[in-house]
Amino acid sequence: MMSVITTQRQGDILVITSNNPPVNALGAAVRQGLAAAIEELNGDDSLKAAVIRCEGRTFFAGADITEFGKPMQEPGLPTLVDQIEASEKPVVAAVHGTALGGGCEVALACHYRIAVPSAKFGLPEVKLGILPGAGGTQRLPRVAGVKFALELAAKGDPVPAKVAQAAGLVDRLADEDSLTPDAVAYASEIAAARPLPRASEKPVQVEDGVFDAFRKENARRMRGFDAPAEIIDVIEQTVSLPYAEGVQRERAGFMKLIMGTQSAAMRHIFFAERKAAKIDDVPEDTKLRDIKRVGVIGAGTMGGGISMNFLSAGIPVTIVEMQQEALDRGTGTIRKNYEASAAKGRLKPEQVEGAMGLLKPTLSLDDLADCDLIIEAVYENMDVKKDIFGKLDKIAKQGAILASNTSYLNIDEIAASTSRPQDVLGLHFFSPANVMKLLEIVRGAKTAHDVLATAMDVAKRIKKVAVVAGVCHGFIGNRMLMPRQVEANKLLMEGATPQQIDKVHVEFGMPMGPFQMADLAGVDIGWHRDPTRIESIRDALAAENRWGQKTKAGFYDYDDKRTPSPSPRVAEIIEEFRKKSGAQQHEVTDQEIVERTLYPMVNEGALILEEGMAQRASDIDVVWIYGYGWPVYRGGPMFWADTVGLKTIVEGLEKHGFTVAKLLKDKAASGGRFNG
Ligand code: T1G
Repeated sequence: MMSVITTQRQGDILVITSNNPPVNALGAAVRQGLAAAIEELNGDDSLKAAVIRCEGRTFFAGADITEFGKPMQEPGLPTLVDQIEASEKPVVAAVHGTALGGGCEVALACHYRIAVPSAKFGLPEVKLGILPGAGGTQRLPRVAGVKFALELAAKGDPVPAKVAQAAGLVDRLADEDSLTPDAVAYASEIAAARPLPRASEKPVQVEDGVFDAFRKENARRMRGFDAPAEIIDVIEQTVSLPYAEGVQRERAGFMKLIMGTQSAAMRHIFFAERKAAKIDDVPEDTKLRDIKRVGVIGAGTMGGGISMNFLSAGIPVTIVEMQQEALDRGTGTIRKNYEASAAKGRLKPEQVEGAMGLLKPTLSLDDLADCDLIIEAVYENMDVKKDIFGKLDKIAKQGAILASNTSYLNIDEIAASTSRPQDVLGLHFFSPANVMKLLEIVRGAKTAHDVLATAMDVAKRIKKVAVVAGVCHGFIGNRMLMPRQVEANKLLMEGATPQQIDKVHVEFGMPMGPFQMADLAGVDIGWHRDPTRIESIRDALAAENRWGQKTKAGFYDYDDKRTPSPSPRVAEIIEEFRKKSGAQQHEVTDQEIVERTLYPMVNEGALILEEGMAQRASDIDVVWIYGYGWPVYRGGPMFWADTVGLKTIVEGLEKHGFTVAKLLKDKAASGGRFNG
């Protein structure tokens, strides 16, 4: 196998090249090769400087995450970066693509950094529940200042080269198509410059209160996560120490985090998200259908949000409504959303016009005849959907993919209303569709392989995280939501309050609890709209126009800022129902709420796997992380169940009278886990 690190002399400059696809991860062979190359540089008097560069799409994208948990092969990354910095001759990092994590730390250990304008620099370790463990917490504050270092390391988002240059992380920009020659020329220019600029030796200015200010400003987004807090502590505690001492504290922090459950969970999701893109029985080289124009039927909240995903990806959309007024309202909302993003500086005005210029509103289904993918996003009623798909069958061109955005209806039944069931599938977006990253691709019994493969590719183009689901009521996510809702309502009848149940979920790490979610989505969703027919607490609320946030009253009362407060009226309604039902009242504990609302979700996940409605347990985890905000540091319901212990889950379910899924019971009995 060709060595992943090669060296080549250009005059008195040593060009060190890494060729380790797909992302030049800093695996053992790369580290060993780089160490040998630095020795070559310092062992040959005819060499005056070196350039470190990468082949392929990117500079080093970090440590090789697949090596975590395995015996580390020398040299470790911390040793390597110190060796690079200690070189007696200057080393220039030539960066393109994304210098991330260990990649950014290798660049920091180099004496100079040159990058193309499209390059990005980042320390995303925090998104894996760890911290930059190869000197990043020590060198970055010294090179680019404490504030910049906190932003990069504790939030984990990359910055473009120009921003990095302004902060002092990049010394020079190269032309996009001449990075290597520019880097070699730069190396020649600085070859004799002394003293060598070593990041770890630079003094650093510390602004009073900068750490507490950062903690306060980011408290909400860091809630529940261990790594950001540790990163801030490490930088605060070491910023005035000599490098040799500071890097020991960094190491201790790294070891503490990487041994923790949170990091295991977040690394699990990193790989699970990518695994979800693989459809086991669909060959990776399946020829894709060409999707150049998309049709969306329905310009309501979902249809508008769905359209935005494609418009933002530069894909033209024909959007259809039945009435002009609804069509105008829908396209107006799309424009309003884009303009709101522009007002926040997230979009340029010309991008708004660009996106809107790709939108073609119409009142006629016939205008969908030239679309390659048509997504129906109308009222959640099977007859309505069958009627539309029957019409589409006559209008759509041969080979067009016909998708329904239904959130739980039977895709096979919808497909049967066409003569082309092989071209039909579900594309279930999550509201707000232009924001939520999850897309459930619901495969019908007859959905063709190339339709599935094309849908997965479209998901990537519109930056969605896609998971393939089978045809069952609620697919994966909503199907697991149901037992949670049922139990939450039962707990209300037995003595719990909405705020107690929601509090348990929020403390668990969910963005909101079941009743806060009902108020946000609308208590009236799925209501039969007959105020005289009151068979449940939700019926009683809906009948009194307590439809949630939109009517400033639902399970909670809301002020003008939509701040929720417990509602005496709701307490009365619950009390009336408790009396009517004769339900046995008792002191409901927080632990009982966890066992009765979260364990049944795991049980339903096991049934979903048993029935083949999900390809793998990690897919279910991905659904809940990206569709419902399950805390990523708990790895998703199935990963979390593994950490609780499946035996404990089974005992809890049996204690509360649930029938335990066979797969769950067998795994618990054999000491197995859902995720390997
Ligand atoms: N290690 C191993 N494999 C990796 C990898 C990594 N760091 N990054 C990506 N891959 C694999 C990925 O699993 C996929 O594999 C393929 O590469 C393409 O990735 C000491 C300890 C670089 C922005 O967190 O953010 O350094 O599915 O589909 O969309 O301080 O990958 O094809 O088999 O994501 O173009 C820090 C993680 C590590 C960066 C490219 N670094 N990677 O995105 O492709 S910890 C990261 C990414 C660290 C040091 C610490 C993205 C990308 P497969 P992809 P992409």
